[in-house]
Order: sequence, then structure tokens, then C-alpha cells
Amino acid sequence: MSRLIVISNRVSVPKAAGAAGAQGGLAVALNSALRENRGIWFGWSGQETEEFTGHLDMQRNDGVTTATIDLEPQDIEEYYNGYANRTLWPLFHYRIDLTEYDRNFGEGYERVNRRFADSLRPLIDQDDLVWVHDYHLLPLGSMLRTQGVKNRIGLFLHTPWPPTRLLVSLPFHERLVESMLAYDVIGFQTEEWLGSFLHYLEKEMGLEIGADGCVEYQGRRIIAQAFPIGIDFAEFTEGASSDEAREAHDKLKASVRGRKILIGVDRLDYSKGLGERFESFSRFLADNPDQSSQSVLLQIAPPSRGDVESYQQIREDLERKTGHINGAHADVAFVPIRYVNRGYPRRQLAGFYRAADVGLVTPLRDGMNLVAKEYVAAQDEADPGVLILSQFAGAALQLDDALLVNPHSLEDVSEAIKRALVMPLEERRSRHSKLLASVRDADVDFWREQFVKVLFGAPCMEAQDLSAQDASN
Ligand code: ADQ
Repeated sequence: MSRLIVISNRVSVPKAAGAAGAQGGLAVALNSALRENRGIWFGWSGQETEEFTGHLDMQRNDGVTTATIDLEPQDIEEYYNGYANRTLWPLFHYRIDLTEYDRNFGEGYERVNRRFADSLRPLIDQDDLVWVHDYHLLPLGSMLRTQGVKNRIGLFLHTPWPPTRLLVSLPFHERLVESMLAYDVIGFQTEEWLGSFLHYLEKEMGLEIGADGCVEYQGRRIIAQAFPIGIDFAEFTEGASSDEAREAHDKLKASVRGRKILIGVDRLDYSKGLGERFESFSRFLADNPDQSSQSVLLQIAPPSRGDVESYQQIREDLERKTGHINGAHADVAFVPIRYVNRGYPRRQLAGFYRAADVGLVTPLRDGMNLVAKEYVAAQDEADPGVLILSQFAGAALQLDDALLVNPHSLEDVSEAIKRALVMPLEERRSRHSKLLASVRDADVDFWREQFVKVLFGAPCMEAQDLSAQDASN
């Protein structure tokens, strides 16, 4: 069996026994694949070093080998806070108004990708499969090729891929996309992002997409395909029935004294549409005075990327909005929005989801969105809550039995909230059972197996057929 080498910006080192379950679904899924295949997970340690040495910190924990490097402060500023999170992240989420173009960011991005390639190169054996993750590392494949790596190399992009007319606003966009054609497999979350990528290849590079789904470039065949990511369903549902989850559920229920609960769980990020969500809830309260003290919105939003200014701004903006809305609608015994800036252990989170009558997942743009899937998985099948989901999340293509909304429209979201809160049990169950089947069947193991199968070298035509066949099983 080929060894798998996974590369991502940050590495999630497996937790010692006993702390399992504290990791996210992706880390759990990749770790189990790495364990089976004697694989290696390579990336940045998250630590700073005064001067880059390329020193590899190799560790073996719970059957998984991790290899990490430290980066210089300038690397972190230009590559991570700069090109990755000030340029590509906003651009890939259609926010050209927030996208910053700075030549130093671009140079830092290439430098760090080269440093990744230099440090990784000696770890790669002849038959290894190399799997690169996300927008931080788009040119890594081509840098490995320059160093003579002939292995199968795949890329999976966790974010959306923007329409061509937005992408062309990026200086040197041709160079970035061309570098991606060094991969053998390029995976996207949905057909929509895949379509935008293929459109770019056709319109900007004049390439032809074969009927077999492959692109030929400089004598090589590349397959681009959609592989929608799922959650670790087994791990999540097991956690949802734990004592920890039950305690969290009961505590939250008791605290609202019979009121309905709406829940939002998101990293604090402008792509998640939190400001619009708060305003929609406020609109719902204003338009339905009879309901106005009968429901509570619990928004859990741990801060992220705090060194980037747009993230500081969204934080301030949300604090202001929460104060405003609570000021307008609260009374002595009731506050409508509970806004919490911290993370919770996954089992407690599962308990909160289960206690909530409505899951409010309204990103303005999202590659997939795993919170929507976690909310569905955590529900009581006999009396499930209702998922309200943005039509602009990748998950909406799969979860079309949710109440799909336009997150920019306060009326639309406010009406969906009203509808969800009075939805008859029979309709809730029927919608939920279809959502649950989809979340259970297309879980994170399915996603990983599909990707690795194609990476392993199924020829283009066969690869497409295989995935169509498996998806219909
Ligand atoms: P994210 O943008 O981080 O991921 P998402 O898919 O929602 O978004 O995943 C967030 C994860 O973090 C979920 O598992 C959630 O439970 C967890 N989380 C969020 N807030 C938490 C809190 N307060 N406490 C504990 N856990 C919390 C990127 C892309 C997405 C894509 C994923 C996976 O932006 O579109 O779905 O990668 O590919």
C-alpha cells in the first residue's frame, strides 16, 4: 500500500489517549488514514523562529508521524497574515472589497511554499501519494515538480473558487493557476467551484476540457473533480449521546426557561455573515412582537486571525450590533442575543446543537460548511430542529431539504425563522430524515476514500465513473 503524505498549513498533532475527541473531524479522518498507511503529516508548527533553518521536528503520536517546521516572523506576516488571509481568502469568498494586493505578500507566499517544498522533499519516497490542502499552498505542487518529484500529487481546496471575472483582479493570476496544473488531481468542494475553475482554464488559458473530465497541459493529464467534504458522522453522533453532551443540552435548555433556541456556531469571520444574521434576527423580533420574548439566539463565535485588520473590525462590529439589538429588545428577565466568543469541546457543542430548535447557518459564501452537517447529525430524530441554510454555502447543494435562504435578505431570513419556529413535527421529521441520510452517507471517510482513489491513479474516465457509481450506492 502506498504511503500517504498530507501537507497543510498547520498540522494537528494527534492528542494523547484520553484527549481524543478534542480534535476536529478533518484531523480525526486524516489521522486514521495516516495511521493505516504509515503516513506523514507535514506543515507549519505554528511557532516562530528568528531565522529559518528548515529544521524538521518529527514526532510520532498515536501511530501518526508529524513533521513540522517553524517560520520567521516575516514569513508569518507576508505568507499567512498577508497573501493567504488578506489576499486569497477574501478573493476566494468573492470579497474583492477586502482583498489586499501587496507585492511583498506575493513574494512571501512563494518563499514559504518553496521552504515547504525544500523541507518536505527528503521525506518523499518513490511510491508515496502526496496530498496538499488548501489555499495556503496552491503553488507547492509545482515547486515539488521543480525539485524532481514525480509522485502523484493532489490538491484539495477547502474554500470556494471564485468566478473568472473576480479572479482576474488578482495580479499574476495566470501564474498562480498555471502553477496548480502541476498537480495530478485538483479537488473542489462542489460542482459550482469546479465549474468556475474549468471556466478559467477555458477562457483565460485556452485549454480544452476533455469529455473524460481531464485537462491536458504540457504533456500531462490533470483531473479536476468535486469531492464534497463530510463530517466524521460516527464520532460526532457518539459524542452527541455522551454524558457531556447531555449535560450541556440540559444546562442550555434550563437557562432559557421554555423559550425557543436558535443557534449559530462559526469562527469569527466576515464570510460567515454574522452581522447580517444578527440583523435578520432583530428584524424577526421587530416584525413578530408576539414572539419577541419567546426566542433566544445563541451565537458561539471564537475569534480567529486576530492579527488581520478586517477580523478586528468584524469583531467590533458584532459587539456593537449585539449591544444595539439587545438594548432595543431586552427586558429585565430576558436578553435576545447571547454572543459568546470562545470555543467549546465538541461533545458540549453537540449538546448545544441538540437543544436548539433552529440551526442558523447563513454564511455569505462558504466552501462547504461543516456546522450545518453537525447540526443535522446532533438532532433527536423523533423531534428534530430545523436547519436554515444559506444558499451560498457549498453544503446547500447537498442539503436542499433545509430551509434555504438568501443571507443578504433580512426579510428572507426573518421569514424562514418564523416558518421554522412553527413548523409541524411531521414536516420537521421528513426534512430531517433526508438531511440525515445525506450527512451520514457522504461522511468524511467517504470523501477521503474518493479523493485518495483518484489520486492513486484511476485514469480520468474511470475515476469519474467510479465516483458517480459510489455516490449512487
Ligand atoms: P471553516 O471556515 O472553519 O472551514 P466550517 O466548515 O464551518 O468552517 O468548520 C468549522 C469547524 O469548527 C466545525 O467543525 C465547528 O464545529 C468547529 N467550530 C466552530 N466554532 C467552534 C466553537 N466555538 N467551538 C468548537 N468548535 C467550533 C473551512 C471552510 C469550510 C469547509 C471546511 C472543511 O471555510 O467551508 O467546510 O474548511 O473543508
